[in-house]
Amino acid sequence: MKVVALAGGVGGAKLADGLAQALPPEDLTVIVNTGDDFNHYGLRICPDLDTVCYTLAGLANPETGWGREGETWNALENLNRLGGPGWFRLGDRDLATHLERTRRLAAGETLSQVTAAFCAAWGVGPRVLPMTDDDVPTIVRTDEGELPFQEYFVARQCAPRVSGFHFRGAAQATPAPGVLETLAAADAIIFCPSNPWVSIDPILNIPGVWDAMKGRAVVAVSPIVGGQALKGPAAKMYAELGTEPSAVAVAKHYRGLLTGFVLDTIDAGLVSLLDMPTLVADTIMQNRGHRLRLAQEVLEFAAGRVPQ
Ligand code: FO1
Repeated sequence: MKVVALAGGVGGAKLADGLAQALPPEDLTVIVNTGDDFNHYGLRICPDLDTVCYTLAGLANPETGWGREGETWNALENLNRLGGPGWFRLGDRDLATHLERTRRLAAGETLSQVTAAFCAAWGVGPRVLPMTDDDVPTIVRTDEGELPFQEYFVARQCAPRVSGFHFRGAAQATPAPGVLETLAAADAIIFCPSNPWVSIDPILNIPGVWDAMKGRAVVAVSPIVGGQALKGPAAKMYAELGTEPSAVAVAKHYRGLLTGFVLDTIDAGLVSLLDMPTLVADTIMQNRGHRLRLAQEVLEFAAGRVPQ
């Protein structure tokens, strides 16, 4: 069964890891949001790509979900002492990733090539693709003006009130090599429980992605459980944009794309409000075993969800 997962952030990386445990590596491709990418200290930082790759490699920090396990902060502490910006915390191990990525990009490699090389070095089995090799930064429209994503998310701790999003340059962007081909050949496409607004929507806005999913089994796993986001600002974003945050709101968000939807057991009472096949599952992934079990349930459900 050829499976493509769309992912961004910590929740997405966890289900990607479950899928990687459940499937032979050659059967899984993870397409990752790059709208969060930015330059810091002259380095190219790709948080969602790194979160997914570190998680699949077993290198991720188990407390934060992002960054490296066993991290030290010598560089950051010394940068802070020199008066450098310390709001975005780059650990010593993580810094090696950004240094080498930046060097390779400057030498002419594409982000896809760099990602493939890093995955090989880290022993990541599944194929991990950035959504595009072009720069398509997510801009958050707020009551304090337009903010680049990491300024909104980390520097401002998601405090400004959101009024919309802009994926700058998306219309002119080209999908990364393999993105459209793997989507069009997939037996199942899984939207991981990532933020619909700022993790999955950037991928869906890359030209050709939507069309490549036509005729496929497409299943989304809700990141909203009991009206709350498991992690991050998704629920706050729904509320500020005028929609009550719920799994139903997530299903409606992806209207026209899905052939099935997965929500948590806590939200079992919402099933009658959904006009598509629905799987009720325990979606809270507290350990690697939970990730595998959810992945297996989602795969079994998705296998039967090919549109007629
Ligand atoms: N998130 C934070 O809340 N604070 C940080 O200082 C921070 C640093 C960081 C460094 C590398 C990296 O790959 C991720 C990092 N993140 C940090 C997470 C990141 O901002 C978000 O997880 C994503 O962009 C949202 O999916």
